[in-house]
Formats: sequence, structure tokens, C-alpha cells
Amino acid sequence: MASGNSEVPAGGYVASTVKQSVKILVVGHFGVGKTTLIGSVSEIMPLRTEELMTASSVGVDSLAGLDHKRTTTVALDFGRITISPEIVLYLFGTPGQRRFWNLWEGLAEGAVGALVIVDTRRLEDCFEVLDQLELRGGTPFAVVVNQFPDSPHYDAAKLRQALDLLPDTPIVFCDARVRQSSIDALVTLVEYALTTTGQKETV
Ligand SMILES: Nc1nc2c(ncn2[C@@H]2O[C@H](COP(=O)(O)OP(=O)(O)O)[C@@H](O)[C@H]2O)c(=O)[nH]1
Ligand SMILES: [Mg+2]
Repeated sequence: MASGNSEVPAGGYVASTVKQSVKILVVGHFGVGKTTLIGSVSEIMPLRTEELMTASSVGVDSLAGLDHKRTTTVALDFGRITISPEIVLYLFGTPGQRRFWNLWEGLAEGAVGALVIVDTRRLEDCFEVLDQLELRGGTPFAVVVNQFPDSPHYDAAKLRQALDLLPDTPIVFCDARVRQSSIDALVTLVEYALTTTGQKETV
């Protein structure tokens, strides 16, 4: 799937040829790489709601193992990618922590699917996210394993077992900093979502 950047008019407005918009959620616990993934694929300057972490984050968002993490997403990330002259994807990144679940409720409405980003150094953190997607039902999702230098490596079968995923839930290994890697994850999700719903929904 080509990114179709040539179709994007100067100034970053949506091309007049676009007839359909598709919404995708990017969810995951604090520090898994949501902002990085959206930033690596977005053709517009991603809207970020990052704030420098302060002492008030202590005990709320754990920095254990995240030496370079200095900001936290307060509400959401927003990005856009034109995948053909007629179709544009909107990406909404939202934190997985339980306290953000109300935010998701609205965002998940009409979404074609969700990318659940996981960090194998803190695998247990993604259970909250997976639980919430299961509770909601109906939003197809793919699991994206964002690999950090010190991440333990598990193969897809082990991860499927550990995360108790259905046999057909896609598992993708990704480097969220690399545009093509992030695009591959999005393509996998969209292809999977199309097999589960048989149609695209609009925003
Ligand atoms: N090595 C490596 N570092 C990454 C990757 N993705 C994100 N990071 C770094 O991990 C930290 C957390 O990423 P961020 O996108 O802010 O996480 P978020 O809280 O989920 O939005 C940042 O310092 C990123 O630069 C990746 O794929 N590989
Ligand atoms: Mg973020």
C-alpha cells in the first residue's frame, strides 16, 4: 500500500479527491510507542497532547525500564495518512490505562479497528487494554509488538498464548520509529478488519 503523499495538497489539507475516511485507534499502555508510531506515519504534523512528566506522575505512570521517557500523553494523539486518492486514514492514539477508558468509548465508535501496541518488557500492562477491547466487542484489533533494544523476544505463538489471543488475531513485530514498519502494521490491521466485517465504515 503506497502512502500516496503526492496526493496531499500543500498546506496539509485533505485532497479534494478523497471520498472516504477510515478511523483507526492506536491504543496501548504508557510508553509503548503510540505517539512514536503515529508520528512516523502521519503526513500532517501530528496533534499531540504531550506534557512533561512532573513529580505528580509519581505512582500514576510508572517509568520503570523507560529511561528516556520524559513526556506523557494527556489525552490523545491524532494523525492522518492518505492511502489512495480516495481514502484517508485518521489515527487516534489513546492511552490504555483504565482511567482513559471513557475517552475510548467515544473514539472507538465507527473505528475500523485498533492497533494494540505492546512492549514485551511489560507484557502484563496490555491486559487492561485487551480486556477493554473484549468488553466493547466488535472492534477488530491487531497486536503490535514494538521492539526496544532490551525487549525479551517471544515468538508469535508464545505471545498468542500469553495474551490469550484468538487464533486469527494478527500479531505484528514493529519498530514504531520506522515509517514502513508502522505502515505494515496498519495494513495488517485493515486487511484483517476487512475480513471480519466485510466492509469499511466511515468516521
Ligand atoms: N528503540 C525503540 N524505541 C522506541 C520505539 N518506539 C518508541 N520508542 C521510544 O520509547 C519512548 C516511548 O514512546 P512514546 O511514543 O512516547 O510512547 P507512548 O506513551 O505510547 O506515546 C520514547 O522515548 C520513544 O522514542 C521503538 O520502536 N524502538
Ligand atoms: Mg504518547
